[in-house]
Amino acid sequence: MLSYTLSTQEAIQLEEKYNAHNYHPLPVVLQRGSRVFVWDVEGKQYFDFLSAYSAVNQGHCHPLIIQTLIEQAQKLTLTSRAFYNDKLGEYAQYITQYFGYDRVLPMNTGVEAGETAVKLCRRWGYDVKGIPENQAKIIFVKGNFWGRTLGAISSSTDPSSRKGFGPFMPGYEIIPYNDLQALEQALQDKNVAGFMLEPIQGEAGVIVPDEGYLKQAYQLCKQHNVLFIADEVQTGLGRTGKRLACDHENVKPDILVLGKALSGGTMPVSAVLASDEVMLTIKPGEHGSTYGGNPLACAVAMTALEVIKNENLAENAAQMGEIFRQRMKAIQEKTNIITTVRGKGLLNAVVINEAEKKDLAWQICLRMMHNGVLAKPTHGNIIRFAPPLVITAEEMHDACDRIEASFR
Ligand code: IF1
Repeated sequence: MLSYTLSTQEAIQLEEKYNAHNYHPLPVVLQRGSRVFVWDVEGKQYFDFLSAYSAVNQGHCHPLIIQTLIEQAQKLTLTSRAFYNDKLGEYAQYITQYFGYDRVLPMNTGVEAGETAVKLCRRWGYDVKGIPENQAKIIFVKGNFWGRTLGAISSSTDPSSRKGFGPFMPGYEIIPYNDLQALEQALQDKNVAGFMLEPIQGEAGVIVPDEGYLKQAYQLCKQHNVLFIADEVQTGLGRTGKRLACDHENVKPDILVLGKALSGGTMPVSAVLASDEVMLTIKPGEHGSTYGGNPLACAVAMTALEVIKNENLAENAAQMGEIFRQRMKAIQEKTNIITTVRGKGLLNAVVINEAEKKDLAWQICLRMMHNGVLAKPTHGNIIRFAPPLVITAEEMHDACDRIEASFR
């Protein structure tokens, strides 16, 4: 550990020299975070409008979550599932009752939870639906993003996720998002076991489907005895103004995938929730992970979920999101560089018109950084704005003033 604080340039140079170049970060070096703010090594304060890709919905270093982390870390952090621990049962009861499911399978990263959902869906397809061995199909949608494993990128339609990593997983069907006819067509195949999608597509640029799409897609799946799998890793846990994005249409997924803010941004905690019929198709020794269900993760996740409920974060996200979209639409009327403002709750995106200037979105993000707001483009010209759900109206207006100044 270095005994002195690195400067921005020194920290960037070290990472450039010794770390893989698998990201292109904004040139800011963060050192501290609290609620909606982060500070760089030079002590400059920023609004965090990315929230670590929606992993810090509860705000940076939420005191109650950190307190749980510290207390549990001084008692017991990991036993593996070779033995029981005193937190997993309590957590499993808590989270299954919180979301209304029979059972949970605890994992770590979002993509591991996605892989678990795919394995559960296939297993249910064989053992319950009676699909012939190794013939199970799972339907995904264009523009999906659920992680970086080979199983995940096999369903991707984004060349930057797939190029140079083949060959890919068989048994995947890709259809357009927000297209019920395409889904009905794909469901004619009797070997389809599941349909997996994000209720709002995050990485694709906060793509919100038509009102009723989730409900009708769910009903089509039920008609064809196919599992409806919701990837709420990014949209869940209050982010879109409801407990889950599926709650906007009162859809209860057959398999629910959670991650990111499930730990309040402290450590990787993910979860798959399902009924007994689905979950109990996997028998002892057939799936797992070293850290899955560790006592530290269980303790932290219970507090993280408690905070979302007790601080009414979903409701706040709904109200603050209205302010944000109104402020962005007011900017849109004054300039011609914003083509679209879209989103739900505090998962929003502003589409930049790059006709005049190719990297305008990136330039705007650099300008916003200068003005004390951190956000990053996704897919070139779409800037995603996702502050922690604890943001107040006063803070939202302050941040929007800075964003407006940057656009000007
Ligand atoms: C990166 C953004 C991307 C996700 C959804 C599962 C996962 C993610 C809906 C996997 C992860 C992260 C990964 C990170 C960038 C970020 C992201 F949309 F959130 F911005 F890429 F789409 N389902 N999203 O969004 O969870 O395994 O990462 O814990 O890979 O660049 P993970």
